[in-house]
Amino acid sequence: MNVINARLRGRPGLFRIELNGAAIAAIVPQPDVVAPGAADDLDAAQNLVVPPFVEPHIHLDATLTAGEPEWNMSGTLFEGIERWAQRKETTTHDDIKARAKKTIDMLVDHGIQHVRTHVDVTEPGLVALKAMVEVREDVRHLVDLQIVAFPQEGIESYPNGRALMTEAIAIGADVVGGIPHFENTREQGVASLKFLMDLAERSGCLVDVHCDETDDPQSRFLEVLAEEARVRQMGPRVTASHTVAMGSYDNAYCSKLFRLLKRSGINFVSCPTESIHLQGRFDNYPKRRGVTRVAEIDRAGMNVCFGQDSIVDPWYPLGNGNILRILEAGLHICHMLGYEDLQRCLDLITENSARTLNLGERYGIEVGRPANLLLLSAPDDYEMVRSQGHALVSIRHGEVLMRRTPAQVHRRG
Ligand code: 17E
Ligand code: FE2
Repeated sequence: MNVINARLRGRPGLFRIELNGAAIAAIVPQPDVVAPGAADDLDAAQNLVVPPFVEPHIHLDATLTAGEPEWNMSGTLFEGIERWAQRKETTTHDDIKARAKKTIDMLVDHGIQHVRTHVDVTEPGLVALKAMVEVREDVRHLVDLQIVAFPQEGIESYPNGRALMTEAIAIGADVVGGIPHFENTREQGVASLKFLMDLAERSGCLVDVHCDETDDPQSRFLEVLAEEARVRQMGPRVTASHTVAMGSYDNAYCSKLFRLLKRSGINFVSCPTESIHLQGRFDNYPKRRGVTRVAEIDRAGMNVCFGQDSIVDPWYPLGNGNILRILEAGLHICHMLGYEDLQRCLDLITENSARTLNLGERYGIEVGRPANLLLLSAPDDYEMVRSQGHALVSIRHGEVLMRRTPAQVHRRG
C-alpha cells in the first residue's frame, strides 16, 4: 500500500510513503500533487501523515464505571478513590476485560495505537491485573498496551502492599507505579519510592508514578523520585505523572527543583482535563488551576506529554477517547496558545508521549519502522487544533484499522 500527497511534520514538500506489509519501505519526495493510481493508494490530500497518537496515561480498569454504585459528588481525587474502592468490590475478570476492550475501541476510533494503562493492584486477588494481562494479548492487532502496576491505596499504607506490587510484576506488568502523596506519612511516601525504584531496577521494568497529585505545596515527592532516577541513571525510563503540586510550588523552590529535574532526565505526563476538574477543590477565589508547569517543563527542554487519565469513571464523568480534545484543553489550561507552541503542539500527543513510553524505533515515520500511521484532516499542527480536526485513517501493520468520515455540512446561500 502507498500513501500519496502526504505532508510530514518538520519536512517541506509532499511525499509518497510506501508500505511493505508491516514496515515502511520508502519515503519518496513528490515534486507535484499526483492523482491516485493503484487501487490501494491512499490519498492524504496534502494533509499531515503522522505516527499514531499515543495515550500515555489512562486507567482502563476503572473506565465506564461512573456512578457505580455512587457518584463522586465533591469532585475531589480523594472521594474518587473512595468511590472506586466501593466499585472495586464488585469487579470481576469479565467485567474488567469487557470495559477495557470497549474503551480501547474508543481510543482506536481516534487514532491511538499505543496505550499505557495504570491498573489498581491494591486488591488481594489482583483480579484487574490478571484480566489486563489477557487484554494486552487480545488487542495486539489494535494497540500496543503497557500495563502499570498501580497501588491506588498505597504501597506502605495498604496491607501487603509491597508483596502485591512484587507479584504484579511477576505476573507480567511492564511498568512499576506508585502514589507517594497518598501514603499515610511523608516517610512512607519516601519509602514507597525507594521500594518501587528497587523493584524496577531489579526487574528491568519502566517506572510511572502518580506523583504529587494534590494542590498541597508541601507535597514534594517529585524531588525524591527525580533524585532516585538520577543516582540510578534510570531517568529516561522513569515518568512522573500529574505533579500538579508543582502548580502550587513557589518559584524559588521550583527553580532549584528544575535543576535536579533536568539532570535526572525523567519524563512528565500531564492530564489537564482531569486535573482542572479534580484540583482547586479546596480553594475559594482566587482559585488555582491545579496543573503542573507544562510550558515551563517543555521550554526547559524536558519531555512532557498529555494524557486522558479517565473516561467516565469515579474521578471524571466525561471523555470519548479523543486525545485531540485533551490537547486543545491542555493548550488553553497551560497557557500554550502562543504561535511557537501551536506550530509543534502535536508533539504533546505523539513524539513526546512515545518517548515517555520508551517506544524507540517501534515508533515514527522512518524507513524500516512499523507501518503504523495516521492520515489527518489538516496540513499542519496549528490548523489541526484550530479546526478541531480528526484522524481520518489509521493504518496499523500496513492495513487500514480505522476510517472516519467527517460530518458533512450543507448551508443554504
Ligand atoms: N487514581 C488516581 O490516584 N488519580 C487519578 N487521576 C485517577 C485514578 C484517574
Ligand atoms: Fe492517573
